[in-house]
Amino acid sequence: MRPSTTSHIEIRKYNHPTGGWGSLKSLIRKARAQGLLTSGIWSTLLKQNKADGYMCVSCSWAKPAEPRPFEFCENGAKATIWDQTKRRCGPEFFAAHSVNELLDWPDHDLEKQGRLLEPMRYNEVTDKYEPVAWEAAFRDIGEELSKLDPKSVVFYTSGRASLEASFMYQLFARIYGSSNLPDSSNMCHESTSVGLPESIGSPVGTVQLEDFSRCDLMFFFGHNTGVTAPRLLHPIEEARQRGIPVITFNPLPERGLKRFKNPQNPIEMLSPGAGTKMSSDFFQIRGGGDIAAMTGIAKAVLALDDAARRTGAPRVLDTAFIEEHTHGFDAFEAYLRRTPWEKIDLRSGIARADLEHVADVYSKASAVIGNYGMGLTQHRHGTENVHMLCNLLLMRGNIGKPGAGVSPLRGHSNVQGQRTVGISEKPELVPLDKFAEFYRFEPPREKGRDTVETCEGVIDGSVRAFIGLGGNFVRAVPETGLVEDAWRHLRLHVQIATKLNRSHLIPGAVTYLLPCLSRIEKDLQATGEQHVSVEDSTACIHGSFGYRTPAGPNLLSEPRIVAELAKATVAGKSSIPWDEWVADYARVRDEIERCYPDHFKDFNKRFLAPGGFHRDIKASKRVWQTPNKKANFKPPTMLETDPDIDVSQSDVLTLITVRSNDQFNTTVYGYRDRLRGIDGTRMVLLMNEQDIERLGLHDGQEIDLESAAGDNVERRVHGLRVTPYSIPRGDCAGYYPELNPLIPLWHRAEKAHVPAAKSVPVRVVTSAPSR
Ligand SMILES: Nc1nc2c(c(=O)[nH]1)N[C@H]1C(S)=C(S)[C@@H](COP(=O)(O)OP(=O)(O)OC[C@H]3O[C@@H](n4cnc5c(=O)[nH]c(N)nc54)[C@H](O)[C@@H]3O)O[C@H]1N2
Ligand SMILES: Nc1nc2c(c(=O)[nH]1)N[C@H]1C(S)=C(S)[C@@H](COP(=O)(O)OP(=O)(O)OC[C@H]3O[C@@H](n4cnc5c(=O)[nH]c(N)nc54)[C@H](O)[C@@H]3O)O[C@H]1N2
Ligand SMILES: [Mo]
Repeated sequence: MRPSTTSHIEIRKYNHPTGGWGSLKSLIRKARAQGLLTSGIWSTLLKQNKADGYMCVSCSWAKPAEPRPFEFCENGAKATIWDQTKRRCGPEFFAAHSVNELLDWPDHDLEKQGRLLEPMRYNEVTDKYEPVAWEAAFRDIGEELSKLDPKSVVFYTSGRASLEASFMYQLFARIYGSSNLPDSSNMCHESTSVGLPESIGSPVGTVQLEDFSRCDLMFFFGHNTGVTAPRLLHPIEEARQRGIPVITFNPLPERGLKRFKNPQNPIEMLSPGAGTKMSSDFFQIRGGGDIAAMTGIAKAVLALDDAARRTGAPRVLDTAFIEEHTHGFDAFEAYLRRTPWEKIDLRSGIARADLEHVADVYSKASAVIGNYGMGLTQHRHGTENVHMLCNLLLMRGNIGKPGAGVSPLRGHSNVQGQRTVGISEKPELVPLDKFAEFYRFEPPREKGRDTVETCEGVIDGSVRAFIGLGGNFVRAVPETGLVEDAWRHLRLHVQIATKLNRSHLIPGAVTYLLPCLSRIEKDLQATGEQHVSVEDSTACIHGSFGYRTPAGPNLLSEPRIVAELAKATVAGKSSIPWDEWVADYARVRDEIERCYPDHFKDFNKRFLAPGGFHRDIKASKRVWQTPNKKANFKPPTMLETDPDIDVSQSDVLTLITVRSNDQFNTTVYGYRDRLRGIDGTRMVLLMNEQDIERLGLHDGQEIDLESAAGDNVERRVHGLRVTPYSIPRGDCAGYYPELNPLIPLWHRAEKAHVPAAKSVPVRVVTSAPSR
């Protein structure tokens, strides 16, 4: 595969705010490149995240009931522009290029071909995709599936598909006999979905949008807000203007949490100032050092409480809350008291005085929100990170009261919702009895495969078929080398997609590419135009109404494709009237309500209201759905930054894989990571200057990176450029997915199995000639 670089490379410091003119310029450039400058794209964007419009296909951040005139951000607009491109990737393209040739193209060039137009079948003899009629594709896939053992078939979902499509998809898989329903969430917030229920009895966060205007302190752990959920910059800006402290922990000095210039505020845009200072305190923590940092803060809070007790001042701990609502405080307190400061300082890389300062600010705040992202979840101790943040919040009763709560910032626009409506490999999370009773079939009861287990099954041959409802599975997962090689032994490989990506180029014996409508497009079915729905990060459900003309006449909607696959595979095996559901998605919503009455009461009546409706999250009312009916303090088992990394070997570095401002996951919009000042290449290794010197390297040198996991598996990425950057010593950073070949499959969060993509053991190799 050719490296992700261009001929012009420029790397320099970027000190401008996020937002501002840079953001607008970037959008205009993107619209021009996709042939959209005069195509009504700007009026389309006015519909984004509005009650009468469509919900953005980028991130899952909350959508307000009273939207701004432009309720979109730079990255949401880029996602729309990329999705609604004028470019088309039809049969002529596939006739002109063999799959083997395309395998050499960078991710950006593949998706850049534009929207897929026709169902295609891979022909092994010509090594090309060839057009096929929809009916023939469905019939063949159905026949292939009926010859396979359902336990060997995987039904993957990337977090974009609607609640309606997802609900139907998981029913199809279960009627067929498979609970192998991994989701992109398995690579993302699964540490949350496992960790939060143990702490507070809820798999999702407890805050709503209103809480952001009521809080008096916000924490940000491991989230790159300015890039991955930029609309959240507005509530932060408002909080800062109210004088509220925002305390951030991140190994990289991410611009969005440093400074922001609101593109929707003409006065701010025209004034020469540098925008709003977003974090009152920004700590460049060591990668994986969050448990240590939070331990330090909690230890210092305890010391403040000790002092209060001595002097008779009001207690710093919320003792009434701890007494009435929690379990396990004593063990947690003992853990804090016995953990020495030296270890805390060493592991977090933050000085004791700084952590004491944070504790001081924290102890004065009465309503605190703990926001976090992949910097906490994608670690070996990802679930313990989540526990630890809950511990910190619970100490002062900061869960289940206005203005406070735990706030996992989810990724894909409906990733949280998919889990809500049954996309899960864990049977205990799904109302199987209801499915059995309502739709008259016997669902499998055993646990299915998650993402990592799917990869293991592909490698050992026990997985025989893969159906992907969106996504770019092979590119997004770890251990790229082994997974790609083994993938070719699959019997059946089906991808439902909008655009061409690398996963589509790794065929099995029988391979189909099925093009679908995007959520931004009108979806016309027998009873008229259809709505779909999605759930945002704050457990709020919104309707979404397609606005643009479909990219091509032969595209089918995701619900229709799922229904046709089901009819071709499991006809007569349930009472589901697939055609009637497709004719009118309101029927599907009625069924979601029937299966999940607590969360979806009056679904069809409520989901189009401005601002949507909230699911009933019990923990936000201090009802704890844990086995002991309490919120649980859970002391961590380790302070180590990563137990798989041998820090005693001085040449081993901890690699953090990150997203650029010019990508959405494996979708690479371009090579301009404006906010980090990196232009023209993604093949960089951001390193601390002292490490560069210590390892005898120099700025701009071309190096290889290899795995230092100590398991004798060769993993290597060629041609990275040494780039001095502000990052703690011992850590280095580079882009996902280019660096995924370096992540061992077994290097993953305990229990949750999220690949530990934020702490990968690596070593620099200098055999490549330096420039
Ligand atoms: N524009 C854009 N938006 C997106 C996406 C995208 O790719 N592009 N992806 C979507 C998806 S699916 C997701 S899951 C979210 C992801 O959004 P984020 O959660 O923001 O994910 P990342 O950008 O991978 O990493 C987050 C931050 O964690 C920091 N970090 C790394 N290691 C550590 C650590 O050990 N401790 C701490 N405290 N910080 C650490 C990194 O420096 C980085 O700034 O965004 C969603 N939105
Ligand atoms: N090293 C490393 N690896 C990571 C991560 C990391 O931070 N570091 N992050 C992980 C995370 S958080 C996630 S969520 C995963 C992402 O993994 P995935 O969700 O599998 O990947 P995406 O890149 O979001 O998928 C992009 C593809 O989705 C298809 N698509 C786009 N829109 C639609 C649509 O409307 N319908 C359908 N059917 N298809 C559509 C297009 O064909 C596009 O090429 O990657 C994970 N991998
Ligand atoms: Mo994600």
